[in-house]
Amino acid sequence: MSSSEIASSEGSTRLTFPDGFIWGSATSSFQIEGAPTTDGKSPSIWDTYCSVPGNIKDGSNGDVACDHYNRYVEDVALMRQLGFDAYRFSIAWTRVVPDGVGAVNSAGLDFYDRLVDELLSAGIQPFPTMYHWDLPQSLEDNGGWVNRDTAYAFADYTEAVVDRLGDRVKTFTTLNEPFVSANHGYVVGEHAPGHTSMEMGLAASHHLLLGHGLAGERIRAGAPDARLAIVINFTPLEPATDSEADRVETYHRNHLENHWYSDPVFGLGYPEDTADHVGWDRSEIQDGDMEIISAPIDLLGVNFYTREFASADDSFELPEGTPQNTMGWELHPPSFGKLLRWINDRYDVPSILITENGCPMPDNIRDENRIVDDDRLDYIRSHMAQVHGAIEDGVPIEGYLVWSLFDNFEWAWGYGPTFGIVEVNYETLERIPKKSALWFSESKSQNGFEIS
Ligand code: IFM
Repeated sequence: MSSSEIASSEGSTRLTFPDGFIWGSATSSFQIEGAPTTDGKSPSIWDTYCSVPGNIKDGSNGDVACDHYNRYVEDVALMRQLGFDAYRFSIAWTRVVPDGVGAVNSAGLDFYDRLVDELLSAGIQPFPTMYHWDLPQSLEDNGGWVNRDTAYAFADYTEAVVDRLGDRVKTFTTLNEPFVSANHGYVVGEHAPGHTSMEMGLAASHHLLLGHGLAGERIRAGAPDARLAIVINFTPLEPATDSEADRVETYHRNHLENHWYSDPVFGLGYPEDTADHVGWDRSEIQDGDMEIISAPIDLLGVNFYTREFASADDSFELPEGTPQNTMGWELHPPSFGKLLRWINDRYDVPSILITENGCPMPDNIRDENRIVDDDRLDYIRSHMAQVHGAIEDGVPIEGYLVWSLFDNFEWAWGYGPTFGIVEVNYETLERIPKKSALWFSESKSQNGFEIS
């Protein structure tokens, strides 16, 4: 037992995090802001995607969401009350550069300017992400991320944000989960813009990474003292059976899902055999691209939710009784600790921030006006324990941001799954912290918690 683990008399152990460990929460623009046309905002691909019947499970959209655009002062006050150190949010490109390229909309930037000031005056570090999937529709009309020009447009938009916020923001993140942007949006079609082409997905993946690199150059130039980050989601994969076919499938899915973005960012290039396996001709890669993509970053944002099993015939189903969340994702905390050690062993990572981790649960146990979400609380506690263990083993993890601050618009699932540690009543828009939020707040104040 180390000095940061203390056994208590009741048989539980107290885990204490390193001094300065960051405790906070995360959201994204489209999922919470609402106000789709306010102050000159233009439609994003998600506004368009939601307007097509059948795309979103409950037929909903982001028009109101949590109405955060109009309630950000109240929301920051709540985070302050909960004692959070940090808040990760994303900036809507469609507010800042409504046409995707060209004129900067000052009124759109003003919102983020006010938000950053509000956070700083509450003692909360702002962690803005430049792109969390809400591409301007006008750019999609010209090919979206399949078109190389989008990467350059992304860099110009980033520069406008850095010019305005770079005097106060200390960490800028370029992309959120480029795998999901490229795969769900261009290959599988279950996210905006809804294409179903592997060829488009591969082109999009390269242009997203190029966009990261080009935007990174603007961040370095415009805010030399700020840190540069990218957020990547990792889903550890295991073969469904020991068969050769399942092991080959696992190998390639693992390389497409878990190496495809982080390997190039850390200078290892695309996984060549998997690129061949999926038939990528690499025609999008131009001279100098891989150097731009692999310019050093200061921080890797890691998003983790679950592990998956790969089977060659796609027949795998979780055995009955496997603990899972309301979206059917397995609850398996040890995969998180294993992943964090793997990342640290494989890459030369300067620092890691857990930028998303959380789970949707039914939230149906109520005690008067309290929401007793013990299952979510257990998820967060057991996953933070894995983070603690990884830190003990030398993985440089600086903090943990729970996904999400609020129940919000869960993309193609609409408002069904509730990831929030704070409930949002979609009729009244009232915010009610759940038991998990109160536990997280209390744990933050002690920089640790008990675990049995
Ligand atoms: O809600 C999403 C978020 O936008 C990106 N990461 C995964 C979350 C849960 O699906």
